[in-house]
Amino acid sequence: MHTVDEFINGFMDELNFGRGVSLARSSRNDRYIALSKAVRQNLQARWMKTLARQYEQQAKSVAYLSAEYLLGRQLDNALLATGMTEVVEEGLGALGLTLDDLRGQETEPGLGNGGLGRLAACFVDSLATMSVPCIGYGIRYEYGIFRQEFEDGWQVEHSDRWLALGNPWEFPHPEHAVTVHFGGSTQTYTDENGRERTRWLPAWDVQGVPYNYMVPGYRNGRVNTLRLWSARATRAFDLRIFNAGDYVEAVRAQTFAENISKVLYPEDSTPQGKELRLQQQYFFVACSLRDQLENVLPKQFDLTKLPDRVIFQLNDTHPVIAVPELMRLLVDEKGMEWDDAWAITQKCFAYTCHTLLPEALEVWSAELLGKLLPRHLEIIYKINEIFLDEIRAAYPGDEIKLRRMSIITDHPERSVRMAYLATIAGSKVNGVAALHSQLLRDKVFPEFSAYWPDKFTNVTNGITPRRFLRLSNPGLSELITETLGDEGWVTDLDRLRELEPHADDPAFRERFRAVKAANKQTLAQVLVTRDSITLPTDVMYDVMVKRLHEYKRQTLKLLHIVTLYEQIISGKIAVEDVMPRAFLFGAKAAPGYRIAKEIIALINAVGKTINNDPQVQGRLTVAFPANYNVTLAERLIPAADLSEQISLAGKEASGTGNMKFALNGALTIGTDDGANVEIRELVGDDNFFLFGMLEPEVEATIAKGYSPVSVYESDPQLKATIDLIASGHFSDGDRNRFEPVVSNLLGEDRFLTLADYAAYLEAQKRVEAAYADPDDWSRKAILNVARCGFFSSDRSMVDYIDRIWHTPAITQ
Ligand code: F58
Repeated sequence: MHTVDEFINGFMDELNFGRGVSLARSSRNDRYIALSKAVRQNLQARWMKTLARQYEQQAKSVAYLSAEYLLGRQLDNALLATGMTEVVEEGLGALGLTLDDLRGQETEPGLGNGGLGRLAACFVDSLATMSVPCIGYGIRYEYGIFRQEFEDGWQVEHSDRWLALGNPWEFPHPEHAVTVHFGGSTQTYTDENGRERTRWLPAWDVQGVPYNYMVPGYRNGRVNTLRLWSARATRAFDLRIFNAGDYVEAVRAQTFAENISKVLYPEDSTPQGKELRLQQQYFFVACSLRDQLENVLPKQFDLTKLPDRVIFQLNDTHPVIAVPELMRLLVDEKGMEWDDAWAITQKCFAYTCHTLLPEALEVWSAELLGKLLPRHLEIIYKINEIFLDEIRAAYPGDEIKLRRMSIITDHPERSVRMAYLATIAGSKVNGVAALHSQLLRDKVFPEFSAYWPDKFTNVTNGITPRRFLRLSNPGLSELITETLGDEGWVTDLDRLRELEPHADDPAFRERFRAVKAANKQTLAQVLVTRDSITLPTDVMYDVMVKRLHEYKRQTLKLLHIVTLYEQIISGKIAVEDVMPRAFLFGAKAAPGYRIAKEIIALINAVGKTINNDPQVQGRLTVAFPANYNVTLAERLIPAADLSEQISLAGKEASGTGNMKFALNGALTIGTDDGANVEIRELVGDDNFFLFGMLEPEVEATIAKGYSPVSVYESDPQLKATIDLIASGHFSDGDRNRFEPVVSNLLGEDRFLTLADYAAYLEAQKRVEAAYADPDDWSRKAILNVARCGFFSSDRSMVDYIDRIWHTPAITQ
């Protein structure tokens, strides 16, 4: 399907025979689906060929186990991968249609909460582009991350019916459904060889139906697979009960089973929702392991060779129940000896940790685990017992060490520390940025890293340059291609270094600025239609987009905005002296995270007041479009001048938004945290606005006994700013409205917002001074682009392959 005519024929076939409509009678959805199916046809032959090559070459593959994939829209990515965009534009044009219109019909699959899920999507993109065999395993949530709306500034969550109008990108295979068991008890017995064995007698089961998605490599003829599991009842419904008229009871089992893949767990702070979430985790992991052993590997495969053929990468602790599941399969079902099975298991897993917050380290109550997965709990106990014997031998008499390293803890209740299980089972454990990996070794797993120094490693996160530069920023991409002479940078991002000399070229800077200006226009248009938000386009765009979390400190950004406003209305500065800026926010709060929702409401209230106050004369604008997602990120990031990465040092594991902004020519104002550290090292101190306490200072400040109220009392501007919020100025005089946020800041301030406030204001002054010189600002921005090639997820994949996976690319 390389010519315009071929495309038109393919499209019309899909419309007429796939959808059963004529062009004249078709809906936009019909046309979108026909288009997607015409495009996907071009990928299918490559997909089959990739699978065949992989099989022939008996290649080792990565089985990426992740509860989340935040994919973003598929159509544009498929067009880019196949190089079909122009043919399609022309073909649609000949039919009186536009690609722009049809791409707007796609609802993005929001099967993730934030960074962790988006990272998984970037990684599978890179592996496909690098011809490395990978199968991504996850859950096909019927409802993805909630759709956020604001009512009176307050976040309201709506279910995300992303599948409602049909999904042309998935291939369901109900005939390959696998059965997953739950509950019941275990039983020991003696087998025919006189060996003591255990069998699991489960109480109930569900089926997992695989839905395959194509993961196209960029113009390399490869397509990898993403296999998402959907839960279905083993028996549809009870006809006898149905006929007797009890319709609810008749479908109870069905409803119960299908709930397992019903909805993405939207909690991004502490694990809750408990039982269903554990069901989800075991469900997808059990399906995936069975799929590998029974469908992907050849029949009669010698399982002692399993580590030569697959590495299961655990994307955080969510899939860690795969460890006892593999042991169960090898020992109970395949009859292997424990030690042999354990040796295989230890080589087949590796674990990535994505957090430093102790409350985010997953722990399962032994009672719940034992009820849902009794055999797995026994296996975990046995793994722990053998491991603790080893530790006892290594550190005789050190009871404290044993307690510290045990997978099982008894406080506050008997429970299983999944991160410890992953660490013990995994061949490698990695953090997601240099600082994070160091802190993991020193603070989270100190005993383990002393015992196994070589097990711990770092792989700094990355982002795919296909989606986050080539697709999302066509203007800058064109400028880069023209300047470098070819498009090779799209798969070799280090080549952006070649831009460096152009940073000093006034004509190049001018063009670079023109791209940014055009991107602002585009964003402004998107926000008018999407949200009825009007933005000035000739001002600095200062952007903070990420999940709402106290440690990320959206309140610090807010205090800066309120400070500027307070200085205007109190007459401390003349409004003409205020640098015009638009502040853009995007953030979802976990539905049960009360204070985060209060902060969202406060941002909206401040925005409403400032945007409508004539004293401001339009110099400051606050915009908070609802429902920040990948699609919106693709518009916001290319338009940004300033990237806000202001978490408390030592709390943000890496961040990946920070990389996307820098790669798109925004300058960062940021703390010494996560991957900011590496961004600053690469782009240079002069091209990064660093502020705030360093991680050791944070520790020291807390150890000394931090008192936010004394900071407030000793800083008159901070006091005036907070008092303005407390006065009810942003809440029609209602002083109680934002009292929770104010008292949280003054009374607790767990993430030291007030302690970093003065330094942040000072850094913002440096930003203003730099922005006042457009030529120099452009130079800095260009250097950011030129020096961020390191943050390609292709490089992250090279590091995973070298340090952890050892999975070469396939050939031919
Ligand atoms: C994020 N974690 C980190 N977790 O916060 C961020 O620094 C890092 O860049 C990113 O991972 C990728 O490594 C994150 O997004 C979640 O969303 C979990 C979802 C499930 C519940 C617990 C949080």
